[in-house]
Amino acid sequence: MLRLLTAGESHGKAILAILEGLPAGLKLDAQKINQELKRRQSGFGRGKRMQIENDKAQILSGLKKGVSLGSPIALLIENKDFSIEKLAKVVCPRPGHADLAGLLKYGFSDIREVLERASARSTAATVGVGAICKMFLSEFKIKISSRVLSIAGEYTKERMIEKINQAIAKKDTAGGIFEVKALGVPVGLGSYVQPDRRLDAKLSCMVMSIPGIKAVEIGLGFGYADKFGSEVHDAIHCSKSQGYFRNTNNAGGIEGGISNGEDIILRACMKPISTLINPLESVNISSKKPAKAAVERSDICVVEAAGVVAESACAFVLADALLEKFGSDSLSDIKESYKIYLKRIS
Ligand code: EPS
Repeated sequence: MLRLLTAGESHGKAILAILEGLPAGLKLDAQKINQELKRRQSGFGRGKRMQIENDKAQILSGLKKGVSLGSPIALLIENKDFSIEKLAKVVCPRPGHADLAGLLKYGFSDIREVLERASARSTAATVGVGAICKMFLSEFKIKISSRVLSIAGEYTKERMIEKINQAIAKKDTAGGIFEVKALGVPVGLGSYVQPDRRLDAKLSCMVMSIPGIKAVEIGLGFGYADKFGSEVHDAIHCSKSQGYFRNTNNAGGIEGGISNGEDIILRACMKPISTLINPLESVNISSKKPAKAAVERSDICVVEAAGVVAESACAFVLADALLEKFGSDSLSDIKESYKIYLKRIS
């Protein structure tokens, strides 16, 4: 139902997004898009680029008087650091980055041709579109949030900050785990009938597409592996006031690829950023001799920002699933169909 295309290089003129399939009749608040873009830029451990940029989205199409037309929404976020033509050639690939695999795949002789598009700068586009999807979901009282759970193996706020400070002092980087929660998701989004219609598969795919993400789990996730079935499945109850309900939510709100009406809970692991100020061993692609990996300006820790991007990724998937279930042209028709459905299942 919804399609997203992004474009733009990290130090090109701008980052762009096209969102196709947003229904007509949704009031869009440009301020809210910019607030989300600001959230993505923040977090302890971000690098100098975030002091240069002040990401703001221009909405170029798909709106009239602030209300969606059902036609594609085009967003543009200008790069203040527009320097792509002046930047030096990069010849020592960074272990962990797309540098070497991208260079070989596309037949380049300058790693910059790879890293400009592989950069996480493009996640600004995802967040711009995610903000719009969140506005759509809030019409159905669906709310999405995220929080950092751990940094470099530490789980309390103080120790997480200490780890990032250690990484700064050691000229190193740090990864971690964040959690995304979606509240108010109705039962029945996604389906078991085809692999690519499963909601958990779609959420994982979109979150895994964020640069630096190496693992995604839903609900108890890897924790299921250590337990018996009787210990982990969420017993079903029913009462007049609540309807069907569970006292536990190990499934993370999804059973059989379908939302089950409980909160959707997803966690993801972000690896430490692969640009190291104290670089690892690599090879100079011109001489083929051992050399230290290239050093690009980068961040120390972006787990908090990645959580914000993952909120957007999940908002996109949930908005798409909601449109699939309740129609996709006009917001008022979708709301009507949603009301009828809620009445039927109540
Ligand atoms: C990013 C912009 C980039 C990096 C970072 C994310 O800007 P620059 O390369 O000019 O410093 O700070 O990108 C990466 C971590 C990466 O590996 O490419 C942003 O806008 O989020």
